[in-house]
Amino acid sequence: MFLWGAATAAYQIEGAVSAGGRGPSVWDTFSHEPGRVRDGHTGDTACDHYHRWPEDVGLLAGLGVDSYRFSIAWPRVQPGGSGPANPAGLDFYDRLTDALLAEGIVPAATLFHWDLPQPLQDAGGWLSRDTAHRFADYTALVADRLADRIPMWITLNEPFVHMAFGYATGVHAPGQVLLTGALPAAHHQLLGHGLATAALRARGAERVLITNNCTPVRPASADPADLAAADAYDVLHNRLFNDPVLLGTYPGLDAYGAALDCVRDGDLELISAPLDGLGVNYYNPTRIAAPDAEAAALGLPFTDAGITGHPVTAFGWPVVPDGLHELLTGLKARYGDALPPVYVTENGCSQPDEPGPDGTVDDRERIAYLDGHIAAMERAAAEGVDVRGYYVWSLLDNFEWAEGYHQRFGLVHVDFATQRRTPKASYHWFREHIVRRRARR
Ligand code: PNW
Repeated sequence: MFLWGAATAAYQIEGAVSAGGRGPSVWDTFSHEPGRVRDGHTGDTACDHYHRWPEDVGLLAGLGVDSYRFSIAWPRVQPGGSGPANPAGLDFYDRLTDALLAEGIVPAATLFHWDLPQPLQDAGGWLSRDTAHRFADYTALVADRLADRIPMWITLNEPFVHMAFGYATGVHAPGQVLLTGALPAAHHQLLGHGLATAALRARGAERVLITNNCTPVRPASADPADLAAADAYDVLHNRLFNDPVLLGTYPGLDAYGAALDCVRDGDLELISAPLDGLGVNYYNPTRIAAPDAEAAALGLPFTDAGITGHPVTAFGWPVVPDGLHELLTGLKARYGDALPPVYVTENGCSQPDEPGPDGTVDDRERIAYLDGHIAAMERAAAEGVDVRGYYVWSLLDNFEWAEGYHQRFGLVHVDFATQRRTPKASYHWFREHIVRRRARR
């Protein structure tokens, strides 16, 4: 059955950062450092989902989704990042899981959506190989409690974005600016994925996936220098994370003058263990040109030339629905039979939505965005890509990382002063869309 769903992540919605014995994560530390997040926003309260989850499950039920993708906060389960489980942390996800199941909603749990326990960061974070083993231990604790009821598991969310923003450019937690020095964070996250996959399998998990943020890369011109730059970018953003998982090999990093010296014998076997699906998050394509002076000074073999001639979201991200078709068919072309079923685990857009005088939110740009992207996905499916699910990012307006509460991605408006939730026009549209698609089957 095709899964229509909505997605969130723990630090972006839960708040209650010290409730139930939760420990600090890198995002607590980072968001409290001056100048890191726009206007000093933090996830301290966010959508207060930790307390308001019954209302949010009600919103999911009203939306009529087949599945809900949420993430489990490692610092709730293991406040210090290692050792025995904190029962109160697991209890929270246990209640949520049962409430979803009672509504007939398939829980899809992401185990790591960037909220590393701070003590593990203090020991090196994902630059340290040990973190991969800690992640497997944490995964085992969660699966011991929940693998009997959660059928769908996503080990990591977007290891590329976490490596690139967290460790290379520093715009996300933990805020390190290491450029190519960030590469071990790619391998150690992927090793963590492999070890966690084994832990999940050993506990009978039904479906195991990884979610990669993928972008179709378009060269700025047919000039060989632009083509080479586009290839180098594709290596970094897409193939560095998809190839080891699906093919058991890393792409060459010569264009970066770098090598993954931290890979040990046996790692790639773990990382390439068969999966039940590839989660793909798609927002926009990328247009790449040969490095300009600034990029060259940083040792980067490409420049982001920007996509022009398309509408943009409130974030300034170009709206290119065809890019999702290009991405999905491109994955099929590259990986062939090695490509497992694909789940679009995030797709959506930010708009400056505010309720009008009548209290409704008329987010017609979001409806157009979702409609266009779903159509592009369905064209790829008709051409033979095995797509099994589509999750809107996001159920709720939430803490949008470095942008704080300034970017609203929700199907449901959240007034952060009162925590009042207002379903937007797109919520009603998506509900009807799901009904129409079910009728077609
Ligand atoms: C994803 N980019 O992050 C995350 O999984 C979500 O937590 C986040 O809220 C959502 O997309 C919207 O940003 C991304 O710049 C962050 O290419 C940045 C990029 C892509 C995805």
